[in-house]
Amino acid sequence: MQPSPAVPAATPTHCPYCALQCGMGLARGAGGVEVVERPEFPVNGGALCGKGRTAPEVLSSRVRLTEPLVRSHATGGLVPATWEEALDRVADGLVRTRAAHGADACAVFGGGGLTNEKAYALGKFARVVLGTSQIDYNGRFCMSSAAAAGQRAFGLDRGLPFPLADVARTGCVILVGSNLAETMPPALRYLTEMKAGGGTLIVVDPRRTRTAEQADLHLAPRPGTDLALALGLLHLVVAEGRVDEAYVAERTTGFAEARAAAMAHWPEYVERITGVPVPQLREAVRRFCAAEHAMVLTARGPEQQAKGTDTVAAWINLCLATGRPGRPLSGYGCLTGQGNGQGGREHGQKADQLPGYRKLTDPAARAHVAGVWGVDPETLPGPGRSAYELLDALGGDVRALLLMGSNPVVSAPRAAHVEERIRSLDFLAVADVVLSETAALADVVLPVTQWAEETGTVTNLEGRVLLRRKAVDPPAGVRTDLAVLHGLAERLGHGKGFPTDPEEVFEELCRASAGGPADYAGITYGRLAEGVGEGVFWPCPDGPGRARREAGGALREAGTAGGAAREAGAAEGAPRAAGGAGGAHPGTPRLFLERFATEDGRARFVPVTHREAAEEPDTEYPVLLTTGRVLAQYQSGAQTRRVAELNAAAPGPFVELHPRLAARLGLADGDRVAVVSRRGRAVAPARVTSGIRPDTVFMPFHWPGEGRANTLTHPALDPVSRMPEFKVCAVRLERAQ
Ligand SMILES: Nc1nc2c(c(=O)[nH]1)N[C@H]1C(S)=C(S)[C@@H](COP(=O)(O)OP(=O)(O)OC[C@H]3O[C@@H](n4cnc5c(=O)[nH]c(N)nc54)[C@H](O)[C@@H]3O)O[C@H]1N2
Ligand SMILES: Nc1nc2c(c(=O)[nH]1)N[C@H]1C(S)=C(S)[C@@H](COP(=O)(O)OP(=O)(O)OC[C@H]3O[C@@H](n4cnc5c(=O)[nH]c(N)nc54)[C@H](O)[C@@H]3O)O[C@H]1N2
Ligand code: SF4
Ligand SMILES: [Mo]
Repeated sequence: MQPSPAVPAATPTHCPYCALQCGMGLARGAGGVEVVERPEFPVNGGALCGKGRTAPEVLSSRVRLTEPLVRSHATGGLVPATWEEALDRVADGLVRTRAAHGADACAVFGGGGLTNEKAYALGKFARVVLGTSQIDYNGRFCMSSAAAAGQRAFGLDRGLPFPLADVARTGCVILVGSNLAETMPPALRYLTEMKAGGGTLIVVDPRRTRTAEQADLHLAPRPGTDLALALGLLHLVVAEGRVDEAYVAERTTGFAEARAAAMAHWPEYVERITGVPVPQLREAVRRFCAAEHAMVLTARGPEQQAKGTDTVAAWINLCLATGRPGRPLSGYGCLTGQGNGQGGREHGQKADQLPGYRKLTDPAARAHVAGVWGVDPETLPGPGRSAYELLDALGGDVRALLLMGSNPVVSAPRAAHVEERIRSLDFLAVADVVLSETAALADVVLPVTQWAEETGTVTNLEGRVLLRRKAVDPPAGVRTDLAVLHGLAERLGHGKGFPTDPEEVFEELCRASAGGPADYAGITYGRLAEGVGEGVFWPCPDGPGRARREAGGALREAGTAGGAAREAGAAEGAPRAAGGAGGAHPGTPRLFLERFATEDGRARFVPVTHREAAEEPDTEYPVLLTTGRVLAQYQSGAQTRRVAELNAAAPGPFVELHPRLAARLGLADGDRVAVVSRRGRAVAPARVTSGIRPDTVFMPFHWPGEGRANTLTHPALDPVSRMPEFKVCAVRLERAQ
């Protein structure tokens, strides 16, 4: 399917998948729903990857759920039911559980793919309707370590504190554990442009990925050693006298301790831990420091470790010591992953959080949000368990689960155990678009609408709030997630407070977020629809936006005040409302230019030191396993495994291993190989390549069944972010039949 620019009257909207949230148009053509390029949308400039291009195929009734399913008491199988019956069953399951075991026996699990409106409504549903503290979501598995480190260092977590376009204009990028060329292909152009302008790309990845192939310098550390690597680089920065002393003095605190910690990490010691030769460490430091502007961008490689938070802190320390954050075209950023990975972590589906990125333990935040919700702050539960801890508790003190927007049977660490926990629940309800591996275990499956069939907002990896518009009608028989929550709330005695109109939910979300770190108060649907729909960067505090909202206009208002205000506004990171007549707050593309979001306005160094992985190789399990993604599949594969073109490109799991390791085991390319860890055994064909370290094997995690990578992964958690150790565990390899 080629994008066909000729089709008229396409509705501008956004891709359902990753955090780039590429702009695309959808039109009804002869062959069904067709994708049209939107070159005017800034982030992707019209370019789409194969997943985005083929996304309309998942709209087809052939591959998706179109009626509710309930578990038959007679046969034990899933059978069709009416919506009334299905929602009654869910309400009944939740009420019974609560009556028998208390409010915290009911849990909610959400997803970073859900729109802001859904994430907000889900968090409110858990706290207000169920009164449970037990809610978390799959974003915990995604960027939570970077978020925690960003909070600690800068007082605020917005994945990228600058627009992606700044990457094209910087002088050096250290890209740590990101395979952007496969995970966000249209973003590769920013790195290509940077290089074309004379900039240097340094990639840190144990594998020579398609991204690493673009690098001027590729460092290939042993998985799980990024913390030591970053410390080694900081050691060299100090030893070579490359610290930006004036910046450190003026804009940071805590350098002395962080420096002392780094000085214990000699280059030769770091080489021994990481396997990266000292000359390469020196070269990286030389290039990074020589550039007037430079950035470190991290993704899941360094973050999905049981020391992910400290690892990111070490990379941030490197940036701070060299005077990068809060300076133009420079700084630290995290490449958030899921479609609404940024917004999904701001509005209250996280265990410890209230909307607007507020803390559930902060009395003022509780009072504010309770006021918006019309409840007594005392009734709001406290923080609950993190995602893996919650999944691990299923069937124990947590007896019923409502799951929306995740497929943990495939994507959770130690997945066989998690699957067994899910099966041991008294009651499971899943709202999904397709019958995912997790939905297949449910007592009730609720078929919901998806991206192109409903309007909502998403916040991309830059902190850019976007309007993802409805472009096509859903098939009969499905309802929106908001309607599901409305129907359940009604049955549980909350007839009000859960509107089904996304704009109405957004209005409330804006009020709830007002004054919080992620402040959306000045944003309206009308504003997001203006111009080419390039969106508004948060924070965007209240201004005339609110007045316009209250005057009753919305999408209708497109093309009025905001555009002019943006032109007039101090767009370069303006921290405050533009002021003056009619000037709505322009939003904040660039953060920290004047001060960091900490109390004293300074960024904080955190002293960190290297530590081993939760599970290091030994004689029984001598090889390191790391996991990740391939271009043509998305996450648990629930959606992309239903698209023929994508399956043809990436038909199944594989085990990537070095020729030397293969030779030692007598394995040839294509041979079936069993990968065995202390958690279980997975089997997939060998893919022999010299582009991986000889001590490491790699498996993508997109598939269920015998090739499920997460059967093997270790659930050790980061002490701060509660991120599992997806990126490193010990395994042995065997030839399989
Ligand atoms: N095609 C595709 N695109 C996606 C997704 C998808 O499933 N498929 N998912 C989206 C989501 S939610 C996310 S979070 C992003 C993830 O985007 P990425 O972070 O780019 O994806 P990964 O493949 O998980 O990991 C990136 C790289 O980390 C490397 N790595 C493994 N272990 C280590 C280590 O210890 N240190 C270092 N430095 N690197 C290591 C891997 O070899 C891999 O190349 O992608 C988004 N885009
Ligand atoms: N080994 C290993 N495991 C990993 C990772 C890794 O790198 N290695 N990465 C982790 C990361 S970064 C992530 S983000 C997770 C992701 O893993 P999952 O949480 O499983 O993510 P998805 O596969 O995107 O699951 C989303 C589900 O929600 C459904 N869905 C889509 N849109 C909607 C909607 O609007 N409403 C509802 N109700 N449902 C919807 C989809 O059909 C799908 O079934 O995996 C983690 N697991
Ligand atoms: S890069 Fe991400 S947002 Fe863009 S088309 Fe591909 S999956 Fe969609
Ligand atoms: Mo993710």
